[in-house]
Amino acid sequence: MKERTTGRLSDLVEGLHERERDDHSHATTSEDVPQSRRVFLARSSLLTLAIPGVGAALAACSPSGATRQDTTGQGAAADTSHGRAGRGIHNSDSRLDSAVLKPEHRPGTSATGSATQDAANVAYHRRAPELPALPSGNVQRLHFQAREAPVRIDDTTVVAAWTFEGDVPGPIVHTRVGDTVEITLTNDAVVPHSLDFHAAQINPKEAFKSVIKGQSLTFAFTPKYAGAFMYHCGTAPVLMHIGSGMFGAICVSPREPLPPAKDFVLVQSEFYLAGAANGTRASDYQKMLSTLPDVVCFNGRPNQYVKEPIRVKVGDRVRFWVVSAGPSHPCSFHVVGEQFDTVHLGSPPGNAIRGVQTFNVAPGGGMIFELVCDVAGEFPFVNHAFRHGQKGAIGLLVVE
Ligand SMILES: [Cu+2]
Repeated sequence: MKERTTGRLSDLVEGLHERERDDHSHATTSEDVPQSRRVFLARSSLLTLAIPGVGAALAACSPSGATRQDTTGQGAAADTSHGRAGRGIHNSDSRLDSAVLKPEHRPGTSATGSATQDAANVAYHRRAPELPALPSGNVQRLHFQAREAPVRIDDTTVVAAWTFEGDVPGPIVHTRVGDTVEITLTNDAVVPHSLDFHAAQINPKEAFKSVIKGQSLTFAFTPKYAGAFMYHCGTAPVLMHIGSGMFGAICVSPREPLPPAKDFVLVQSEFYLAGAANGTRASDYQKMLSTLPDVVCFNGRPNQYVKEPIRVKVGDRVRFWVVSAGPSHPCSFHVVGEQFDTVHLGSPPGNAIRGVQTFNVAPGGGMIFELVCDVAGEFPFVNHAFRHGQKGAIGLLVVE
C-alpha cells in the first residue's frame, strides 16, 4: 500500500516541472496578462492619483476621525502620504497605499527591504499543522510584526517574502466565539502594511488601515461566529500583498466544544515567482495577474506533508480547518480513499452537510472538514483541481 501510494505521488510531483513550463509559455501569450511593466505602472499611477482624493473627501466627512482605534497614540500611523505632507489631512485607509509601486521599491516584485538579506543561510522548516490549544482567559493579546524576510519553501527555493512574523503563512490564531482578540500590528517593512481579520466585524477603514514603517496600530474584536477564517494584509494592491506572503488563519471554536478530534489547520496559497536573484525568488505582480502560479501549497511549503506526513491513529476523528488564502484560486479539498462525514459550510456545529467527497473553499474563505479514520493506511489529502495538486497542494494523512 505504502509503495504504491508513494509511487503514484511521485508521478504527480514529477509532472510539476513540465506543467510549470506549459503554464509559463501560456502566460506570455494570454490576452489578460498585461504585456509590459509600463502597463502595470500606468495602471498603478492611476490608482495612486485617483484614490487619495477620495480618501480626503471621506476623511472630511468622518466626524470620528481616522485614528480612533490607534491605541498606540501614533496618529501618524494613519498618514501614509509619503511625500504628500502638507497637502492636507486624509484618512489613510489601506486603499491609499501604493509605496510598492514606487521606483525605489522595485515595482512589481516583493524584493524590497530585507526580503533578500542573508537568504543563503535561511533554513527550511516544516510548518506544524496542529491547531494550537485555546489560550486561557477571555482576552488574547497578539503582536504581529510586518516584516520582509527570505523564507525557504523547499530545498531549492527561497522566496523574498512579505510576512507577518517572518514566515509564510503567519501564525495560526485560535480563539473562541465571544472571546476578545486584541491585535497590535507593528510595521518593520519598507512598504506600508495592514491587517484584515475575516473573523472580525469592525469598521475596516479604521481597524484595517495601513501602518507605515516604524509605527503600530492596535484594534480588538470579538468573533460572533465559529469557523476557519482568513486574515491578510489589505494594503493596495491587495493581490500583491497576499501573493507575497501576508496571510494566515484564525480558527474560531464555538463556545460549546466540538467533539474530540485531532485538529489540523491547512492554509492553501499560491506563489508567483520571478527568476532567482540574490539567492531568492521574489513574488511577481505580473504573474499574479496571470493567475498561473508556480507553486500551490498547504501552509507555505509545497509537498511538505508528503515528505513528512500528518499521523493519526485508527479510530481518530480528524478535523481539517481549511483556509484558502489564494490570492486567486480555490481549494477543492479531498482526501483520497476517505469521505468526510461532516463538512461545516458555515459556523459549526450547525450548517453541516454529510457524506462529502470534495468541496471547494473559495479564495478568502474557510471551511471545516471532518472524517473518522476507521481504516489504516496512507490517505493523500489534495486539492483535487489537480493542476494545483501537482504544484504542491498535496499531503499525506497516515492512519496507523
Ligand atoms: Cu502588506
